[in-house]
Amino acid sequence: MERPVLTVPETLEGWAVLHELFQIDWPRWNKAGAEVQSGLLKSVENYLQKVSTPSAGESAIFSMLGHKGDLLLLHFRRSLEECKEASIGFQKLPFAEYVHVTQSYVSFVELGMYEMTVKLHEEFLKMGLSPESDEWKRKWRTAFEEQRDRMKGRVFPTVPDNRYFCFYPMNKRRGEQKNWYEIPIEKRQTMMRDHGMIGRKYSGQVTQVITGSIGFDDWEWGVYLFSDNPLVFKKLIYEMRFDEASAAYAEFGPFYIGTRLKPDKLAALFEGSVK
Ligand code: FEC
Repeated sequence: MERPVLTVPETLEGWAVLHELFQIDWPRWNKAGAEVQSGLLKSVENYLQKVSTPSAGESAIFSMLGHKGDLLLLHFRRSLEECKEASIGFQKLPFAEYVHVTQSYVSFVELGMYEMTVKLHEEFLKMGLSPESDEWKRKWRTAFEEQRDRMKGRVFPTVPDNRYFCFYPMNKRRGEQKNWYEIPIEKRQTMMRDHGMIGRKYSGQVTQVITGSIGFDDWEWGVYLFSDNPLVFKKLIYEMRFDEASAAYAEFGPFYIGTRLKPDKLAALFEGSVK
């Protein structure tokens, strides 16, 4: 019998994720006057307090640096519909008249399961099962459902409470010479293991939330990083660039960097202080 070829690693999904980047219309804002501004900010603060309920998903706001945008609103929710609801909730605030969306990103929190996919495939083949059989499918489903349950905290995380935030989208290369999707799964598994080893060296210094966006947005993954030291982003990403999975196969989109804003600190941003 021909040995069945395994290509696609299983993935575990969690929160639906939407972020929107806003540019503030500063001339308009500056003309609004202190009393109007204070009322507008209060309504945003109330909205943010209302949407920050971790058990049903959570929203967080960041003050962004650079020309790409001033504010980034991040929503973790149970479904795309709930992400949309959270977004509309913000757009309906009178404050929305003073900002416009410059970018957005849609994805789902994703855990790539290279190790377990390859291991189970081998195990089931050794048991004499065929991937087409009902027994294979049932055992496969059960194993990953159990794993999803064990990984609940990883696929349904709260928004990490760190001061600094970094986001960028990325692809795995599909070029003529180098094509991630043509490499045998065992080789990709090894590269992802090496990638994870580098990541683990930064344990305690950075929290990463990888989201999958194939079919949802223009890139394949969204990388969200959270840390109390912005230089950790630079060092981690730099070190990973030398690793084969990145050196030969990663393509990066634009990078976004910001600081977490607690709802009651929103006014400080408009006063020119984010401490
Ligand atoms: O094929 C795929 O499944 C690719 C999805 C994927 C991308 C990706 C990119 C980055 N990561 C970064 C940081 C870390 C840190 C840790 C870590 C570990 C993993 C594991 C998988 C994984 N990452 Fe990844 N990363 C992707 C997938 N990554 C799978 C191993 C299992 C796990 O721990 O989830 C260590 C986490 C820990 O153990 O504490 C940190 C950064 C990038 C973007 C830069 C780059 O060069 O790729 C930073 C896409």
